[in-house]
Amino acid sequence: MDLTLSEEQEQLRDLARDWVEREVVPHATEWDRAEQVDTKIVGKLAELGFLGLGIDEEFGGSGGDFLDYALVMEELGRGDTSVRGIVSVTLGLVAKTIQAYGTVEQKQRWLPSFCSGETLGCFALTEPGTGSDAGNLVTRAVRDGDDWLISGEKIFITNGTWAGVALVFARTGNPGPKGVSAFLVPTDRAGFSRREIKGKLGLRGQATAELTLDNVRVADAERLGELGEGFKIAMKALDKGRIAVASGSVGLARACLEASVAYAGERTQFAKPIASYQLVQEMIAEMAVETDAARLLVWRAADLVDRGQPFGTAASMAKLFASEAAVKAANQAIQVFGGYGYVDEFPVGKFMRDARVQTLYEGTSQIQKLLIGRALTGISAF
Ligand code: COS
Repeated sequence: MDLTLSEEQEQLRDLARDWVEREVVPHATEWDRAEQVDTKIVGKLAELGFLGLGIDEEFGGSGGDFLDYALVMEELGRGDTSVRGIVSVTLGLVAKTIQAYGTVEQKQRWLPSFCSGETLGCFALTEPGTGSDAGNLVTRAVRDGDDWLISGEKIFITNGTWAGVALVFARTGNPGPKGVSAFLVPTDRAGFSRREIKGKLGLRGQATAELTLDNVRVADAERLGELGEGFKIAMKALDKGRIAVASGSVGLARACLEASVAYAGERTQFAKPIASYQLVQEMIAEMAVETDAARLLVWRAADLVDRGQPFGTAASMAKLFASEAAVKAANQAIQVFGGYGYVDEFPVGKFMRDARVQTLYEGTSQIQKLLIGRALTGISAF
């Protein structure tokens, strides 16, 4: 694994970094307060090619490898987790899954539209009764001639009310993971309704939603992958998705570090900048080491993806470490800011609230530990 970025990778990272600094950071507090990102940002993300990273050019994509994608996720995560989520769900979980499993017709129908920002996607796996135990989901798809009728409820769905298509996992067979299939369901179909979940601790700019499907009719041609293959499709998408969450967490931890260094240099107590106190430097040093360590875990996982090697355990390690590091860094940043860290005039309180979800979605820290434990011991503790 080469730890030096190529010139093209540095350019891509710098493009993302400059854009985030100009177009995301200045609005992040306002979006957080309004509980709504300005969705015009989607068009800009598309113009920059960020919604087509890793998608074949024939389908409107901008090419690039997984590390390129991870570099952009870090920069978006540094700016705003809700914006990062728009890309990592539409592109990382939905578009790339269609690229991997879709028919030519499915790719032609959806991929150019995702890459141009015309359509967003959402990943409808979690249900009110099945979060970590995704293999036991109860949403049902029942055969009706050449079609399927899907009924059920999905919850905590990122991009839920913005998405034009939902990748819905539904039960088509026996109980357990092997009875699940995947469907591409346009969200304007009769029987499809959604409600945005307000009052979230963080991630407030995101349209996180509850979806209800009441006998939604989908054609068999809208089924993604083989019958009964849905759970594996979901798990494979999440293996890569976890690297994106990890990378976004690195960006968030970096934001905490940068804000803390700047503030500690300006804020004076006992006639000296607080940066001159050892206990403040200790917090800054810990944030810096853990941010860098998290990034190295992300890059290792991305590099394994790019070399076609098994990467699931490395992805879980990166996700576990980076998301927990972001929470810790945000907590320390609040400590550095003192009382000012507790009001939203300064950004670190939002960093804490946004960091908290990283240890929950796309597999909790406990699930990542159990996956790592299972890989090492060969024994499933689920
Ligand atoms: N890639 C490919 N196949 C996979 C896989 C992966 N990463 N993980 C599991 N599978 C396959 C297994 O190989 C097994 O198939 P075979 O019997 O043919 O080998 C099948 O899927 C069932 O797997 P498993 O027995 O591991 O399922 P469990 O129900 O025991 O556990 C966990 C699955 C807990 C790992 C899974 O439900 C999980 O990741 N939960 C967290 C869900 C999550 O991240 N939710 C967030 C949603 S997005 S916000």
